Amino acid sequence: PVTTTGLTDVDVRSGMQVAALKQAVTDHLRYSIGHPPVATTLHDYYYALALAVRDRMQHRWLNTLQTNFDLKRKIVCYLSAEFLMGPHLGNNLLNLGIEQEARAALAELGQDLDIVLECEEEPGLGNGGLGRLAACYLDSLATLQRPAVGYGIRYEFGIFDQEIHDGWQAEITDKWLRYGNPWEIAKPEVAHYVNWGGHTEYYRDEAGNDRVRWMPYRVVKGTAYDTPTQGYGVNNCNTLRLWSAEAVESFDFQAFNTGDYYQAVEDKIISETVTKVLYPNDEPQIGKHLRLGQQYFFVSCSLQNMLHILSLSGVPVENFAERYAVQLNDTHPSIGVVELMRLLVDERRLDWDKAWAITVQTFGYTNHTLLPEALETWPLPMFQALLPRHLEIIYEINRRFLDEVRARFSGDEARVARMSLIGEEGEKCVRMAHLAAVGSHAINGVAALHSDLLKASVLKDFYEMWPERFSNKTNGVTPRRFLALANPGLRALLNEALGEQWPVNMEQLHQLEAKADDAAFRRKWRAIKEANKKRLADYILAHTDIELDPTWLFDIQVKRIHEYKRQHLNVLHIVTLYRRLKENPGLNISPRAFIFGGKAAPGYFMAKRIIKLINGVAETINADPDVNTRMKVAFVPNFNVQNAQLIYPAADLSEQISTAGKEASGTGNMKFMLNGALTIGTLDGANVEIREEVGAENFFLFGLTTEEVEHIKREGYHPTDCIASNSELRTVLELINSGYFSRGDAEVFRSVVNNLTYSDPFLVLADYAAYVACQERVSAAWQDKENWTRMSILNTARSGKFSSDRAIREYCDEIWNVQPATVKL
Ligand code: 26V
Repeated sequence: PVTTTGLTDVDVRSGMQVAALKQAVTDHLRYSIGHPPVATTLHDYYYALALAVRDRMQHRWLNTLQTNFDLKRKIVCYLSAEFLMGPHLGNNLLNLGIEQEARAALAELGQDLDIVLECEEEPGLGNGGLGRLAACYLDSLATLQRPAVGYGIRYEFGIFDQEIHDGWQAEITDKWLRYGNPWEIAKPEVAHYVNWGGHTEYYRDEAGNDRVRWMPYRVVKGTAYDTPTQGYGVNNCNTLRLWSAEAVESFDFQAFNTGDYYQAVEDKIISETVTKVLYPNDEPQIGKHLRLGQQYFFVSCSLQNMLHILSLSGVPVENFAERYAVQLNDTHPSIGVVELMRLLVDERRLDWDKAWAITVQTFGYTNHTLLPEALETWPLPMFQALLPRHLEIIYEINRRFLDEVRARFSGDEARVARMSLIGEEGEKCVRMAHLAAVGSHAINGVAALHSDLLKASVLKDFYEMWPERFSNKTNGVTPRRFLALANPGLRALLNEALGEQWPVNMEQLHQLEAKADDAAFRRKWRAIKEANKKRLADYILAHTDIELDPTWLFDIQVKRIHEYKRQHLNVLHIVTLYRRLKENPGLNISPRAFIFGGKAAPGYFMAKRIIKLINGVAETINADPDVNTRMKVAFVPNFNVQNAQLIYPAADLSEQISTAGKEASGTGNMKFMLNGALTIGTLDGANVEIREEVGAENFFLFGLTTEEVEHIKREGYHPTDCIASNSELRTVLELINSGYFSRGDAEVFRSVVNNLTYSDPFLVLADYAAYVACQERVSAAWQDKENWTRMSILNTARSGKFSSDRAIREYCDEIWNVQPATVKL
């Protein structure tokens, strides 16, 4: 069939040219959205273009699934409770290579692509680094043509929206599905049933074997929603499969409800609660029933799905580990170890040893934090009530495992107690990190330092038992979203200087090193940075009423608010500078804009005070004519993937100032580096490797090392000593305490100042003097524009290691054993 434009239907669904895209948008406006022209909104254009783009991906997606099936390829299954994908439209246009065509098609329809892009409500299905890492890895897996599925949870409400009211954080429910989601395809026919609670029964099967039956109290149905994830410059398009919980009606176990309509409605509500909301959980371990429920729900659906697809492919269950590499993104999905055992032993009737060999061969475990308060454990009574059969299986895994420990380290009962899957000090609990470690053939940390510390601390005993299981996989970020898409100015310059392959071969950026000495190139570099700063300044003005000068040094710290990340150390430096300027008005400082962004967990008292402190300091400084021509402070509300794409490209200085040993890796540090920011940082997480790559002379290093931090803590740390020996620090703390930054209210910040003065668990005061001195070196360096630009270019030039492509190649080669599969159209 041919339309009036001379385009065939095939073209309208799959054509990559302007005319086809234009017709596709027009068709979707009419047939998918259905508003008359008079009622067509900007959002309708967004939605129509999104559907048109999805059509183009659909084609590639189906071919990818068919190719992987035909080639019988091993598939990566990335299990993650969080996928922080960010807006899809811009990224999909980029990866498909049709940005210009889409822009032109919209222009012919009287619309501006940039404005249409802003209509997208981003799916904030993650808290921070861990969820965003999962999203970067999906981008790299597709780009590197590796068969992969991301399995997770379709939260109805993602991470809360942050508003700032009178300097305080307010949390607003994230209604991201309000106006529909053009990117997902509901698969009501792809559904699995998940049991809860009840009890177990023992019986003898036909063959005379003793078996266990789980008699659940409730059954919930999980339905798949698929989002295609398009690789860059290739046809491969993988799947993000998110599970949504629904009630099961008239299920056998709920038969007693027959006739009780109101009870049935209540059951429906309870079932659907499971995937309602993402826990904003960067806060000390929450012992919430529902959270364990979410974890089990998505992991059970995912493993059942893998088994189902395996049998559809006619592959015997014994070959599970040859066809699937399942990665545990932190301990959140580690119940999968037990669930796979249950599915194999109870349901598929494999014998224990066979099932266990498959399980260990299947799973890999990535650890993302060493902070003791963040390590997941579940109280035994709660675990037992929700997952009675799993607790029995854990006991059996543990019995066999501890026998092995005793065989290896005979007489060492202290070691046995330390390694047990069950913690017995205080309230008995299941230790999820131990479960993940025992059930995985590969265990990795996320930066070199972190992986070393993992082997020396949290998983030391496990390292001694199985050293061959441990490795490092330094994190990476996708240069497509965080450079090509976020920084179009720099992208154009890189294309001009290096050709167009760098987004998939970041080592080519090394060729920029020669350009660092070319004055004309440096001028272009600076012009791009300044345009990016102008773009961010406009955004900040629109959202905060604070006006920033794009010629100033942009000093930026954006990340979740945590004491260990030490946003308050940054504030102490700002107040120090402020006081110096007040005391000495003629002081020659480099004018700076201090920019912050980040969410605090709703229940994290100290983090919320830190936000208030930043805003209080900002209010006072920005209004003080004695200083506000040389320094200003801004807090960007609601830091998310969308505004991150404006923020990273605008940075001159990246603040990576966590207490050494506490930040597992960091990935924001990499996004800044890619975009030519210089780092001021401690020897923590991936900062260590960033400094190694860029060279010590191009990195502002300060602060205690991990060993020094541990030494000081062992000897007994007294922050009051730091105050006694540093009068400037004392004055700064007193000023904050006096109410100077809180309109005279001397109460609000007392808890922050007292915490620093009498406890200071993250050694803020111990690093204060070194930090301030290092910031003076930054200021001096900024004065030499040409050399700063040189260093900026070298940062980008040497950032290749931090591409998620490098990280994913390492996972594929060293842990998953998954090969590329070329997809043809
Ligand atoms: C952190 C904390 C810190 C304070 C108290 C409780 C608590 C609970 C959870 C967490 C987050 C743990 C998992 C996580 O998100 N880790 C992050 O993973 C990133 C990707 O590997 C990595 O770059 C970050 O350094 C790491 O914090």
